[in-house]
This record gives sequence, structure tokens and C-alpha cells, in this order.
Amino acid sequence: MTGEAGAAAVAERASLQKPHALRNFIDGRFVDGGKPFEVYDPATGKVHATAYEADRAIVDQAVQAARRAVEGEWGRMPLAKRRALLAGVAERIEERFDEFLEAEIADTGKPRELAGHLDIPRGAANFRVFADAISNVSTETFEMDTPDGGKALNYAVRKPLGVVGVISPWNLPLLLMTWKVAPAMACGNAVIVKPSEETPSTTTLLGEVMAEVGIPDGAFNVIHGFGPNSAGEFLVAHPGVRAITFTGETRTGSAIMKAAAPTVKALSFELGGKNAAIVFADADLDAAVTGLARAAFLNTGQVCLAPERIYVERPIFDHFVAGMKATAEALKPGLPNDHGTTLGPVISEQHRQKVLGYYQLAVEEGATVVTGGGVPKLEGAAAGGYFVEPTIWTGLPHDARVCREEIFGPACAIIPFDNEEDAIRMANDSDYGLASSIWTTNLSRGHRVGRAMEVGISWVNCWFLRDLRTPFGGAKMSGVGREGGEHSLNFYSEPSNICIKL
Ligand code: NAD
Ligand code: 6OH
Repeated sequence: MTGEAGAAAVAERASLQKPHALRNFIDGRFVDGGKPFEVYDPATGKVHATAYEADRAIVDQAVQAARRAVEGEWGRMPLAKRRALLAGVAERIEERFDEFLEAEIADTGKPRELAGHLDIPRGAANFRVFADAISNVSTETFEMDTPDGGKALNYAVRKPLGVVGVISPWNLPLLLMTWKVAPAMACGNAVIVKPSEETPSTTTLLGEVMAEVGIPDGAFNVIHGFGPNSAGEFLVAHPGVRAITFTGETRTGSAIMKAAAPTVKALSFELGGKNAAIVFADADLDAAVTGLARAAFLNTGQVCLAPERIYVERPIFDHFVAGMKATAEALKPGLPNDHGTTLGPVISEQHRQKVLGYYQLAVEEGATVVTGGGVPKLEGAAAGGYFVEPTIWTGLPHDARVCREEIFGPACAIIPFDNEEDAIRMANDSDYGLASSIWTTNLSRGHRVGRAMEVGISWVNCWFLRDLRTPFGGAKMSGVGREGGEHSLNFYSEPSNICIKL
């Protein structure tokens, strides 16, 4: 749809989208129906929006619309046009940057500076990167000898899977959702997104953007709601959905795997972590402190890649701990728009109770609390927010529960080590295997230890430095499969081989 007709349709759709009423977006428009539920601003504890929970019938409506898109205009669209539309989505996110920023801030309470530099730009970048990737990817060809002395030519064509369900978490809502939506759509699939019930706003706004840039109806759909016995589970169980791509907790991944088994769906999982950092005595200490304090406390520790266990070689242990303490104590909790705020709340009161439970458990397990351990005293609107203090522990045994279970808050245990072998052994002694961060000026050691880590991603002298063409995912219980660049395209499409007798 283009020109005046397109503009009129967008205006009509936009008028259905009342402020702070987050409806399901199906077949190119916002639809009525669903049970309302409240969405909280974690920085104040106040309700800021109402979303509408999709029931089985609404989920089915979304699947039918997506199916029609795959079989219709979207599925038949020439690659060049699909690519241009997705690049147009990136551009429109940038044009509506401030609205995305406000929506993300309202849902998460994160500092404006953080959302403005990380979440929203990556939302746009994800579409741009995969619009390019799909234009440049090759497919395999094999020439073979045939029994009659002749030849045959095999070549594979890349086909979309069909309808793909995207289930995303609340910590980096736009970033993690578009990280999956962009490659899935680049491959020609139609998607149904079930954003986290805590953070439905930016996904809803993306529905408007899709309509504005002229993405055909049904290619992008949004259903709101919860997991078990709600929109998430209905989507996973629906026989019309061919694949589920999920980011979230490992436990939820198991539940999804089970629910997807009867219909044998393709699965891609980015799950939890209990990431280790290792700081060697030869590291640039200032850089290690700055880098790892950022890693432990960015987004209030709610990053799957955050190091919650930091192993430090004994000669520099006290210096490192002192540096981390000073950096943690300089963080300023507060409202997202307040000048100087560097630490947001955690996502919900329920999550705050979970994090505070670990703060208490750490003490019971023998920790020395270097800093934090409680709730900061804040005034004004932030007094109702779900804040916790950034917290550092020493003195914990390496096998304490606090050192084994994912906390997903601004907290880390710092543990000394005496040699490289011990550091590697302790770092790898985990059920999880998402990421590691190694600090050393000895690059041979950096390569060696990076390779020894049982994880999907090792960073050396850095953390969360992302090249979107590289494989991303987790080992052990941190995930199934890899996404990023061609890895994403390989999950969201399947090769179909054509063999021609020459
Ligand atoms: P979560 O697992 O509670 O929820 C994620 C999504 O799954 C939500 O949309 C939720 O509604 C849905 N869901 C829950 N139960 C479901 C079910 N039975 N069927 C279908 N859908 C269901 O995760 P969260 O609390 O939103 O996010 C935090 C977790 O995500 C942490 O464990 C973190 O490590 C992980 N995470 C991992 C990565 C990664 O790349 N590996 C990235 C970000 C977050
Ligand atoms: C987890 O919280 C962060 C995950 C990051 C990505 O998936 C990414 O693509 O950068």
C-alpha cells in the first residue's frame, strides 16, 4: 500500500491505538478484544499503560493472518523490495526515535542515556544489518558424477519456514525482539511476536511502524499476554507456527521445548547465564575495573551477559575490589530523566524480592558485603520504584548458591585465584555457558583462556562489544543454536535442494 491510501490506513490504524492502550496488532491493524492487564513503570511503581491479553481465538487470528501473508504478497515479494522495506523500518525507527525512547523508558525505568545509546539504536541497526545480510548470502552448489557417466547439478534454494513465533524478555525489549524479528522477516517469514508482559510498549509501536512503511498486512503481528495458559503458551502450541525463537530464562526454555514437541517446531533459544570474568595480575587494572563495573551494573545488572562471578588473581585482588567498590558507590539511582541518573530500577517488585532474597542468602552463605546489600533511600516519585543497591561480595566459597544461580540484578561476587588453571576450572564449573570476559595484557593468554571457556562468547579486554555478523548464543543450559549474521539466516530459512540431471 502506498500514497494516499497508505496514509489513510495508517491514520485509521493509529486512531484505534489510544494512548497507553496497547492492543494486539494483527493483519496490519490494532484489533479490539482481550482481557486488560496493567503495565507498571518500574521507576515509580505506577501503572502507565493497559495491554490486552490475547486469548486462544486472538492467537489463532494472528496465525491465520501470518499464514495469508506468507502465501500472499509478502511471501511472493521480490527480495529487493523486501530488503528495501526492512531498511525502511530501520529508518522509521530512527525518525520516531523519541517515541521509542519514551516507550522503552516507561516500561523499564532505565536511564534515558542508556536507552538512547543502546536499546533504540540497536533496534534500528538490527533491521539494517539483516536487510544487508539477506542480500549477500550464498547458497551451496555441488556438481556430481552420475552412474551413467554423466553429471548432475545440485543447488540449494533458501526458503522461509513460514510462520515464526518470537517470544521476548523484558530486559532489553526492543533490542532483543528486533534481533529475531529482523532476520526472520528478511528470510521472508511472517512473525507473531509475544513481548514480555512487563514491556509491551515498543513492540506495539513497531506495529505502527510496519504499517507506515508498507509492510504487507499479516507479515508482522503482535500478541500480548503472559506465558503459561496465556498468549505465550497458545503461540508455542499452535500447529500453524513452524518455529519458535525465544530469549528468556532457562526454565521457560524447557517449558517451551516441551510444549513445542508435539508439533515438532524448530527452536532457537537464548537463555540464562551465570557468567564469569577473569582478571589476571598483568591486566590494565583501571581498564578492568571500569570495564567490569560497567559489565556488572549496566541496565541494573539485568543483562544476560553480565558477569556475576569475577575471579581475580590474588596479587591485585584488594586493589580490584577497592576500585569496583568506588565505582559501584558512585552510581546514582533515580528517575530515567533526572540529570545524572546512572542506575535504574529492576523490572518489578517481584523481581526486586528475588534479588533481595539473594542479597540475604549471600550473607547466610558467609559473604562479606563490600558495598550495597539493600534498598537505596530515594525521595519523590522514585520512592515508589523498584530500586536495589549495587552490591559486591567477597569471601563466598566458589560453590555457594549465590555463585551458581542467576540473580539478574546489580550484584557480583569477587573471588581470588592463584593460577590460570584454577581460574579456568572455576569459571567453567557452571551449568550455564553464555559469555566470559577475560582481562590480561598477555595476548597469548587471552587467546588460550578465551578458547578454554565453555561458553558461546568470550570477550578479551572488553565486554558486550557486538559485531552483529558473529555467532551469538549459549553453551550448556544457556541456549540452543546460534544467531547473528548468516547463523540467523540459517535458522530462519531452510535449504531446499534441487538436483538436475545434466
Ligand atoms: P522469562 O523466561 O520469564 O520470560 C520471557 C518471555 O517468555 C516472556 O515474554 C514471557 O511471557 C514468556 N513466557 C514465560 N513462560 C512461558 C511459557 N510457558 N510459554 C511461552 N512463553 C512463556 O524471562 P524474563 O524474566 O523476561 O527475562 C530474563 C531472563 O532472560 C534471564 O534469565 C536472562 O538471562 C534471559 N536472557 C537471555 C538472553 C540471551 O541472549 N541468552 C538475553 C536476554 C535475557
Ligand atoms: C542479554 O541480555 C543481551 C543479549 C544481547 C544480544 O542478544 C545481542 O544481540 O546483542
